[in-house]
Amino acid sequence: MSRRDEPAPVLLTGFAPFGGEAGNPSWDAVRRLDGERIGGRRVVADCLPVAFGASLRQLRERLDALAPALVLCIGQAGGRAQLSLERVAINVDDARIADNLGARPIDEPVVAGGPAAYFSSLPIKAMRAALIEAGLPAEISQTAGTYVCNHVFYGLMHELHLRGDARVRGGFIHIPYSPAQAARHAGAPSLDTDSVVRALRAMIETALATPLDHRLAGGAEH
Ligand code: PCA
Repeated sequence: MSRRDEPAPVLLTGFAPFGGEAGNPSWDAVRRLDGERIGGRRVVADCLPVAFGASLRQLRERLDALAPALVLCIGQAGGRAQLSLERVAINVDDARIADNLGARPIDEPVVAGGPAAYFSSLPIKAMRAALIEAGLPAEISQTAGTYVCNHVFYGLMHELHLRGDARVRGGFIHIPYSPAQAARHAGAPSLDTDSVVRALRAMIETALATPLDHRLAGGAEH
């Protein structure tokens, strides 16, 4: 089959290392799925820089070049114990630490004049259920923070909104430290790369197969 007859691919992104870490478990897992076929679609993996602005420019280029049907952006959330399906991206950059290019925006919008927030368009409840069913720890998260991951998540949802094709879905998933990272952060929880790769496959399959999300509780009291 020629490239032209191919169904639109799945774009899967991870991040470069940041904050003094030797690796980033998001890219370690994402890179392993590059070229794999899931739900009849080719997966294209890409590594984004941990930098405000540059990360989004690269993501926009990939969206233009690939015209993917589904976009899952993955990032490390050190200290979290579960795969975190992010519900909402907010229009704020507020960096506690400088990014990899030395930028440290404080209370700046991701997109000037953009709406306060966007919701993920992934079926996050169905995806969480699929992960639990597969024996993988997963939660719905009500905040993706205010650093580069939220920046990319907001920018992705804004871009998909501007492109105006509601069939193209996207969202963000945070993952725990790898065991090697957790070994250097006493007491921090971790998830091994094989489990993250299995989780990514299950999430992509579920997202492609679930046009309407399931109505399952996933809220929090605080
Ligand atoms: N995690 C950071 C940025 C890159 C990454 O993997 C975050 O949660 O914002």
